[in-house]
Amino acid sequence: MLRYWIVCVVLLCFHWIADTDASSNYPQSLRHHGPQNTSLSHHERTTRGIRTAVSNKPTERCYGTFGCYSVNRPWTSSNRPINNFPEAPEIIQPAFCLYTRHNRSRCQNLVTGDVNSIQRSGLDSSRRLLFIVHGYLEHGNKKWIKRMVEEALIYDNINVVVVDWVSGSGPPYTQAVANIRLIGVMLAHLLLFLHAQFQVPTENCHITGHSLGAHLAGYAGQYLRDRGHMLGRITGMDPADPYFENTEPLIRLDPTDALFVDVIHTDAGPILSGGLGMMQPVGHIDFYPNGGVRQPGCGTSVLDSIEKERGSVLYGLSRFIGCNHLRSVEFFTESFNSACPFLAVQCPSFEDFLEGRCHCGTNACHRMGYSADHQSVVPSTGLNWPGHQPTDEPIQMYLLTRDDQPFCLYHYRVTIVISDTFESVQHGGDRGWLSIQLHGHNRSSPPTRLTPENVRFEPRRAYSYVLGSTWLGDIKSVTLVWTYSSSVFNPLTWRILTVPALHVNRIIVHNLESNSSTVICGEDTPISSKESRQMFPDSKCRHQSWLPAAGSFPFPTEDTGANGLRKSGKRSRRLLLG
Ligand SMILES: [Ca+2]
Repeated sequence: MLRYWIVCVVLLCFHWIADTDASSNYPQSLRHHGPQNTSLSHHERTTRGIRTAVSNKPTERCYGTFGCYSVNRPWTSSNRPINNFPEAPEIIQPAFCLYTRHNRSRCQNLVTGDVNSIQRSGLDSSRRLLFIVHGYLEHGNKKWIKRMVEEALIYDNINVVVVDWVSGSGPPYTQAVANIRLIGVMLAHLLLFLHAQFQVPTENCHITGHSLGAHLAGYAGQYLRDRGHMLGRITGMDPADPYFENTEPLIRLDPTDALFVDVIHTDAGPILSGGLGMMQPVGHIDFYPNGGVRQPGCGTSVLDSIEKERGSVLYGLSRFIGCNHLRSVEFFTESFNSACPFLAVQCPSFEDFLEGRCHCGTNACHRMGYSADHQSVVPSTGLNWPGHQPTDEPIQMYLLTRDDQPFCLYHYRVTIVISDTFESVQHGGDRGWLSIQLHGHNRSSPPTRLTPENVRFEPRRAYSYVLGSTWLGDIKSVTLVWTYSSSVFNPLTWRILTVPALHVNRIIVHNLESNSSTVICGEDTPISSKESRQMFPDSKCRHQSWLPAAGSFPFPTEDTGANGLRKSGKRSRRLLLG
């Protein structure tokens, strides 16, 4: 709730923040704030060479060639109680500014209908176009946009166009929500112009939008589709939740808006809980890094955020509020040139993913970020683009990240098999928690507690956990520490006549990125509480009849009762090895 109230306060002063870091290398003509042209006739306006006839009805407003905009249902509903018309095109005046490898510092304005502006700009019509669209209270000269442009041009020789709609992105929120309908159409007009005059296929165009910018991209794609063209790709970076969650596909980003729609959710949840982004899947593939709701490194105290902004209260508050929401942008930006693949796994839920129930052997694995349109990095059921068709069932994918740059992590699924020997079965289960350290060819992970809460480990069962880590190389050994835990209030956890112990048959470490497994032998001998036991790979671990052949993968999770966490109703948390 604290975060909600801070959101309200900061939204009032954020516009000032947004304007203050506009740097001088941006064309002055684009610094167009507010309704300077309100003296224009309501019947005819002229903008950038395009004459827009305006006609007004109580529930509809028309802007000539850009069409009519209704506020009737479904635009007004219980999810959207207040509705505005888009402001006039000459008030909003979005700018489309091109960066290329030959021109990385000062962008060139692309004007719809002006052939000379395109010819002068340096646009290479044979190369792909990436459009970057900001969200509410922002502008096209934000630092994150500049960084994204730089990384994109390092990665590939493409055309990068920044869509600046600063004059329409200010408060109130409902006006910005209305404005993106028109700006999406104006962007589509530019694409149709480039297609008609410069033979730029709309399938070669990729729009990536943050927050409201994601839905703006959806409107552009829908406008093209309605006219027989298909946008190649939309990447929604944490699409805005208020006024869009649980609305019709016409109103929000959806898979029909482009040939391929991928979405990164990082601040999912209703505004009352502090979330600014959507939880609802709205693409062909929806990525939920770290579960999509809270990101590691965010959600620290307001004072910490202010301190990180060198004492600036306003910037500290904006960092506190926007941290989760902007993390989607940071992930996408890092993905351009990261050697780490941002591998994500399709799974019914984040909890299932953390418990190792989903893996690339049976589930689709896919890269998150710019390379999401390439084939999967593992020989699995990855999707191809272009050519991927919209499906009715959304594909939800999960992955773990670090709390700071570089964010990308590798995933290790650790499966601990408790022995079925006579000694182990006779001893029975014990409660406690596990800590593990993986020793790889490149480096060792720090010791990490596997079980956030104590768990009862039963003989003849397997327990899986997914860990995020920097790349360790081939696994050479594992150090396991098991700590017994009992409750004075629960006699079932007491061990009076025997010493607490854990009998480990083997530990299977499976790297999701390389799809390779290492079997570590536990030798079935008892591990006493707080004993540190180092174990090594051995292909001749004693076989247990209920297990598949040693080293085979995917490893069976048997049924839900085979996992002590599931049976006890407790969930594992995200675990990072650092
Ligand atoms: Ca749509």
